[in-house]
Amino acid sequence: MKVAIVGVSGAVGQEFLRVLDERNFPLDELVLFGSSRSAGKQYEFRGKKLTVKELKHNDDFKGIDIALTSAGGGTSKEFAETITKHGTIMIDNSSAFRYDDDVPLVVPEVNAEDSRNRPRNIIANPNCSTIQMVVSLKPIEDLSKIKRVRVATYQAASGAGAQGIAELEQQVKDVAEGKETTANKFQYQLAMNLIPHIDVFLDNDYTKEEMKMNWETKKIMHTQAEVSATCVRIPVARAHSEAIWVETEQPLSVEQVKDAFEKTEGISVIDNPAKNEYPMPLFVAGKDDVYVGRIRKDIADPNNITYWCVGDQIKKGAALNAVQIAEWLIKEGEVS
Ligand code: 2RA
Repeated sequence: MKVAIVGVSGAVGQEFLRVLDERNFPLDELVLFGSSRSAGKQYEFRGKKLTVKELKHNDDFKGIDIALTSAGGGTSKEFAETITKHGTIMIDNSSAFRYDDDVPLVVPEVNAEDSRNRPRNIIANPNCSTIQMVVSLKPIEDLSKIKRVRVATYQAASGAGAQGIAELEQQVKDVAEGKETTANKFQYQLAMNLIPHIDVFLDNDYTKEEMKMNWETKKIMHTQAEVSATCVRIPVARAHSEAIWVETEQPLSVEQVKDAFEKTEGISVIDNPAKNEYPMPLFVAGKDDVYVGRIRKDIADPNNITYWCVGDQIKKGAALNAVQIAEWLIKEGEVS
């Protein structure tokens, strides 16, 4: 198996290296690609130093089975043909192809089978806030069709990449030292604040991040259920949290939902209010699973279930999900 990482110097690119190693991903060769700025840098993988090649329009992808790409939408669009033209399967973490009809959008726990139909040899990785939510919605949908979902997100600074974490860390330091803060990556100072604005505002007054949760959930879950989201950036380094309200066709009990969560691979339940136990970003950062807790009846409508969901957005929300897609393709003989 020959795998490439495109955009290896970014936060997700670096996570690809860790995840491939952690999961003993079967690899004969790993090739690293990056921009002209990253070319020549070296990263260690399984005891060997690998040098980053500059991504160029040439035949460098010949013989590569799978390319894990996370270099931004513009680069993905520009290089998709170069990457896939010799049969390489491109698993793309950007938003470039997510809504194209001929590109499957995949979360393996939910719709792995969609990966089979990839006429352009591209599979898109969904947005991080969608991935963790749909992992938790799937066992509920299996109990009763979901009619609609409301969600409020609490998204970590690292959702905006390595620069997002660096900006938050600098601001925390500046605030502690009584200095003026500067904001470049975020619209305002994030330290000691929160910002109800991720990505651009659209005509319907939702942000694009919020509409991604709506559009992507429909495509991944093959549903028409509407998702109404409010996405908020919070001063946490890593792991996104979500408060989720789900309306189902058949009323479900808390016990049924909890039991379904507990039986689902990829979900961990931490739900013990008597002992103040619930998922939090502090403990979920770096973990593979999507964590759920605070599972209860919605007091505003007892037919609804509401719960709290936390996931590491660089891991399950990006690198791990892409690697799991690759693992599924190998297991199913889609790539050999
Ligand atoms: C964010 N969801 O948290 C985005 C990253 N893809 O900014």
